[in-house]
Amino acid sequence: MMIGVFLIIVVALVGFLFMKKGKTSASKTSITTLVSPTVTQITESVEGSEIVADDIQTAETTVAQESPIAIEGGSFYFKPNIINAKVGQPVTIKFTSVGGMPHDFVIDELNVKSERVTEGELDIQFTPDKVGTFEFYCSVGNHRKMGMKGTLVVE
Ligand SMILES: [Cu+2]
Repeated sequence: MMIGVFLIIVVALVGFLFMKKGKTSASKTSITTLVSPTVTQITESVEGSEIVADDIQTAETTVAQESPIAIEGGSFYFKPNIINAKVGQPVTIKFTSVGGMPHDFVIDELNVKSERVTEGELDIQFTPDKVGTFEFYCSVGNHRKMGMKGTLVVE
């Protein structure tokens, strides 16, 4: 569109100059000087939009590198019991089980179900595909009823 508009302006100016000055060699020289700055202007505006696109890509890369969320699970709690995530962005939970009992980490609505771990650490990775407030809990025995649960807020 922009290039089309510039070309129309250039053609109009060239036509105007021809009419005014006639078909002399002097008028050809002035046409050349008139066209050159217009072409430079178009090139500059194209380079400008490429820079904007690069900036957007950099921003997305930065947001995707979120640090892992450390959660401790014991009898019968998760600490912290409120965590946050962003929709469409991978989440890594570094889950540490303490106290000698097996525990796991489950979110029904997001199809998250980890293996059970008795003592030690487990990385749980998932990507929330919807916004909302979801309960995470331990599915071992009656741990959930005893209070081993928490809330994930996805924005
Ligand atoms: Cu448990």
